[in-house]
Parts: sequence; C-alpha cells; structure tokens
Amino acid sequence: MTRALLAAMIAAALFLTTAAGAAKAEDGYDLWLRYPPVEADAAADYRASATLLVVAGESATLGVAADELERGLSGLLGATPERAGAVSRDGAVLVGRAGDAAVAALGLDLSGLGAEGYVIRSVIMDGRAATVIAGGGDAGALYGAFHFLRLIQTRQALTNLDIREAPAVNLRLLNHWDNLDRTVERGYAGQSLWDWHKLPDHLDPRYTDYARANASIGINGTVINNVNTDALSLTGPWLEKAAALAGVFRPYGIRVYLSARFSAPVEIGGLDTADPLDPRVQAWWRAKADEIYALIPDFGGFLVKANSEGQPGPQDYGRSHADGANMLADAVAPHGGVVMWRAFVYDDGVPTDRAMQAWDEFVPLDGQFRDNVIVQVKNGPIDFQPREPFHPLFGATPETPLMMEFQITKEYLGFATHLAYLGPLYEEVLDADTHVRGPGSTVAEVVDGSLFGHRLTGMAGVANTGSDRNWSGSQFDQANWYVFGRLAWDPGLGAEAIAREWAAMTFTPDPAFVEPVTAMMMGSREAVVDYMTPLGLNHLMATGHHYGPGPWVDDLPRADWNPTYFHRADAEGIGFDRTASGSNAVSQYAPDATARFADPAQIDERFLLWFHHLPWDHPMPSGRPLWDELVARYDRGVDAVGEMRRTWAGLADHVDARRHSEVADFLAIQEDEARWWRDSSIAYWRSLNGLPMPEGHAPPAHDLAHYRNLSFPHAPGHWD
Ligand code: BDP
Repeated sequence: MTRALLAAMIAAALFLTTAAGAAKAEDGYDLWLRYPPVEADAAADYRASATLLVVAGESATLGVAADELERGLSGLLGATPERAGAVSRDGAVLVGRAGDAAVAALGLDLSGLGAEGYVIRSVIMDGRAATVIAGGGDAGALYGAFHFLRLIQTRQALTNLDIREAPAVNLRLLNHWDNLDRTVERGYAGQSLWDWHKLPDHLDPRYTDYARANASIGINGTVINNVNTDALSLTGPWLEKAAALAGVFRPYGIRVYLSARFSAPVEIGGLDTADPLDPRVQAWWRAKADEIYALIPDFGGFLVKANSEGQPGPQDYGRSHADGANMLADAVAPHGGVVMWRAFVYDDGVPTDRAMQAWDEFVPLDGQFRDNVIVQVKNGPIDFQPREPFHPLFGATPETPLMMEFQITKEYLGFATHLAYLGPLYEEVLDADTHVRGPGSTVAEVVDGSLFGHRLTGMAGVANTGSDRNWSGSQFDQANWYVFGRLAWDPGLGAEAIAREWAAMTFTPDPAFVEPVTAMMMGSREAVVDYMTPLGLNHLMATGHHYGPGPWVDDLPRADWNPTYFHRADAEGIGFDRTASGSNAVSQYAPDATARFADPAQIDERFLLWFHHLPWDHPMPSGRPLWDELVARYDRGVDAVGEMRRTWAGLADHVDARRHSEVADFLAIQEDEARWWRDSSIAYWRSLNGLPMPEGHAPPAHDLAHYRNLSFPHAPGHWD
C-alpha cells in the first residue's frame, strides 16, 4: 500500500468517524448546549479571551461550573483553556463566589446579588486582562458560567463586559406530571425521565444532563411527581428514590419538591382521617416532614392539588384550603420548606361559571395563609387553552403571594407535532395589565412580588420532558422549556429575543437561519389559536386525551367538561356571555380591566367570544360579520402553517438532515391537522347556523358525521 493511499484511507476513516459523531450528536439530545465550533474568523478573538480557567474556590457547584466552562469553551473554540491557580496571563476567565478570596480582592460591588445572582465583568487583575464571573453564591457562579458561554454561542463580544443579573422570582420550578409507573400525564415525549424501578441504586446519566439543562436557564427546583399523586411516593422506599435524584440535582442548584396527596395519613399512615385540624393528622405530617428532611436536607416542600377534579382535600372534612395549606406549611416550616397550594379548583356541583370558581374560593381566604404558603394559579381561569385572558386571581389577593403556573407541555396546542412556540403566550399573560393599582399593574408584577411587596415568589411550568432522545417530543418544543426558564428568571426579556437566542444555540447563529426561524416561531402560537380556537373560543378539544377537535361534544358526565358548555353556539349566535347579563365573570377583574372586557366595542377581539355571546352577523372591526371573520381566521391559521412549511423547507442547508427532516415531517402533520380542525369546526358551526360559506372560502372536505366518527383511543398523554 502506498503512503498516499494509506493517508487517504486514514483521512476517510477520520471523516467517517467525525461525520458519524456529528450525526449522532445532532439528534436534539444536546439541546441548546451543543457547543459546536465557532467560525474560524471569530474563533481567534474568543480564544484570546479564554486562555486560562481559574476557579476561585472549592465546592461541588463550582466544580460543575468549571467543568461546563471547560466543556463549552473547548467545543466552541477548539482549544481547552488551561486550568490555573492564578491569573498569570491575559485572557483568563476567573469563576468564583463573592466570598472567595480572589473574587473579593477585586472589590467589585456584589451586594444585593443573593446566592443566585452574578456579575460578569472585564477586569484587570495583576496587570492582566481577565473576565471575572462572580456569583453571589454557588448557584450564581454556575448561572454566570452558562451566561458567559451563551455570549459566545450567540456570537457576542467578550470585551468590556459589565453584566449584572439576579432572578426576578425565587422559585423557578418544573412540575412533572410523572406517574410512578413512568407514564406521564399530558406527556408527549415518551416515558418519564425517572426510572423509578432502578432508583435509587442506578443513576441514569440523563439525570445529570437534565440538571445541566435546567441550570443553564436558571430553573432551581423540580416537583418530580404528578399533582394527581399517589400517596406511595411519600413512603420510605420512594423517598429514597427522590433523595437519590436530589443528590444528582444538588450541585446544579436544583431542589426536589414532591406533590403530596392530602389523604396520605389515611392511605399510608393508618389514620382514619386526614382532617387538617386533627392533632393526629398534624403530628403525622410533621413526622413525615422530619423523615423527608432527614433524607433530603434541602427538600423544597410540597405542591398540592386538593379538592380539584376528584382529588382529596380539606373540604372533605368541612375545612378550607387555608386550613389544609397551613397544616402542611407548619410541618415543613421548621426545615425552611414551602407549600405551593394550587388554585385550580372547580366543581360541577357549583352552579357558577367554571371560570369564576377559583376566585370565589380563594379571595375570601386572602390573609389566612401562613408565610410559607404560596398559591399556584394557572395563567388563565379555565385550563391552559391556546389563548385565555389572565386569571382574575392575579391582583385580587394582596395578602397572599401567588405563583404563576404555565403549561410547557402542549396538551391543548397540538401535542408534540404542532410547532407552537409558547413565548408569546407567556409574555402576553405576564405583560397583561390587571389595573389593580392603576394602569401598568402587570401580572408580572404580581408574580415577582413587587406589586404587593411579597418576598415569596415563583413561577412553575408543567414540564414537557420525557425519555425521547430529543427530550421534549420535538425539536421545537425544546424552545418552550427554554423560554419558560428564561422568562421565570426575567419576565422582561421578551419572547422574541429569547427565540432568537434559542435558535442560534440550538441550530446555528447564522442570521440567514435565525431571522426567518424567529419570525416563524413568533407567529406559530397565533396560527394554532386561529385554526383551533379563534376569537376567544376555547376548550373545543376532543374528550379525555384532548387530541383534535370535538366542539360538538355535549354528553360528558360533567357539564363543565363539555365543549358545548364553553362555546354556547346555537342557530343565533356563539360565545359565552360573561358580562353582567350573563355569568358576570368580568366583575372579578379590577374596574378598568372589567370595562375593557365588558364592552364588545372596546374589547380586544382576541378575547371576544370568551366574554360575549354574539349573533353570527355581529359586525367585526374588519367590517365582516362575525361568521365570515371566524372562517377567515380558520383559513389564516391553516395558511400560516403552509407558510411555516415553506420557510422550513428553504432552510435545509442550515440544519443537519436528521433534525431538519423530523421538523419537516411534523410540520406536514400539523398542516393536515390544522385543516382537520378548520374543516370539522366549520362543518359543526354550519350545522347550527345553517349559513353558507363566505365567498372565497372552500367548504369542508367532509360532512360533519365524518369528523364526529373519528376516534383515537390510544392518543398519548391520556389521563385516567
Ligand atoms: C388539566 C389536565 C389534567 C390535569 C389538570 C390539573 O387535563 O390532566 O390533572 O389540568 O392541572 O389541564 O390538575
């Protein structure tokens, strides 16, 4: 064999290995933490700013921060920075905490950072140019390290840095609706990440990657079990499993929390009651808390779904939500734990509009909760719909801190296959004006505690993670995990800026890719609203699994689960009258907000049919009658998905083949399903109103019976 041939073979083998390696890496597993090499022309400058890595102190978290910097920098810059004990040449990166000697010696103003805040500054140390990443505490140093890497990932300069960050809310949590059999309620990404059966002895490396991903976006807590919970998770063996996970997450600044079943004292405690005022019950929970804290010293606390959708709760014993929450709060208080008590309550035995019931139950309890209780409220008054007005509880409980609950998993927005970036949904709610303290009293100010001066603050997102290789069920659903974390850190960051950042890190920072993809993402949720539930309609999904349309469903055992309950359409009109002539849910908002919602002429048309029942020929701002406008919205939604497909098809050169084709396949599914939504909805409305198709709009492909007969018994994410 000639030398040349040998060389060629080696080169080919190397190429194949690298290509295979790259292909393996690009299946979505690495999320936004891929760290591929920066372009050659930019690499030299970045390398000059990261020649040495100096770790100012010692702790598990600092170790993790240093490892991440090393991993990120060597991937991005193709050169592993040397670890050194001191800044001995230009271009060092120093990472540490406020209390570490090398950081303290710099005399930076690190006050007010808390343990999680950080500064990143370009400084001169011993005559050398360096970058210091200084956390108020361990977690801050780690968050700062991720921020520093993000600067390179998004191709920002590393010169003259003067960054100061601290989180807007304290509890930034994922809520996993994961069951003990590894199914995930409303999960579309495979099985639960937690391999319970092998825990606590086997720690899947994926737990570490999960923690890294969360830390990179500032998430600092995780409720690992479903809110529809099993008391078993509070028994010894399961607590040991939870403790094992907590051990993996701890260095990443992430605490473990558990959903607690209110009737646990009966089910696993041998008591004959779970009455929160019974001293035996109180003693049982105190002992349970002690047992948990002995295993998990930094255990975060309990999340509770009580007296909601059949779950047990204090009302079973004639007690209030405050009685129940306070009893648990007293059990965890000596250990510094919190109780997150959910306000997602409604009862079809109560004649009031479902949208009003949480406010009715919780406003009278304002001021009655312990200091370590926070009430967790979904973003809207019904249930994670593609669009809802903000929940009227935000702003209505000055004495009680409220935390936001968003859904990251897309139960009502097309599961994993529909591309719907939820940043605009989250932003719309956070920016909404409650008017409770005059104009500009935003929901974000309720949530970050500034409106009423609360120090216990939080934001929870119902997780979309699972055992799928790409974590979230689709490549673009990763963006929803990402944007949740970033907005929980800073609600003012802006959904668009976050989309741009995510796209650059997850695919490529090339503006020829990032700009069209950001535009596509920003319009994607509105497209879903248009083809599923336009103009304020909601809850029209099929029964149980919520997959696909079911606006005709009217036979469920609970009236307030039927789509017909929500849309109230008949021959004359459509929509839910929530004004004074109807349920008067508008009255639960502050007067200025009420005025805007109550007047069909003033209301933002995106909420029109949420608050108003209107005749089919009601004139819309466009000049079209309501019926024509509705049909136009359905078509706009379907067309938007077609446009998304074309945009994506044109970006093939920028994306590895595997991820590109997966997204393309899902967009094709989405387009079919958007048309299905449009056609079946129009067929159903026409069966009620008898109106012809507006000119220029095609009739549905099939008759109504066709759509009504479709059934999907094995659709994923079902709730039994
Ligand atoms: C609804 C879900 C159901 C949850 C419930 C909740 O359909 O699976 O258990 O919310 O949040 O959205 O408790």
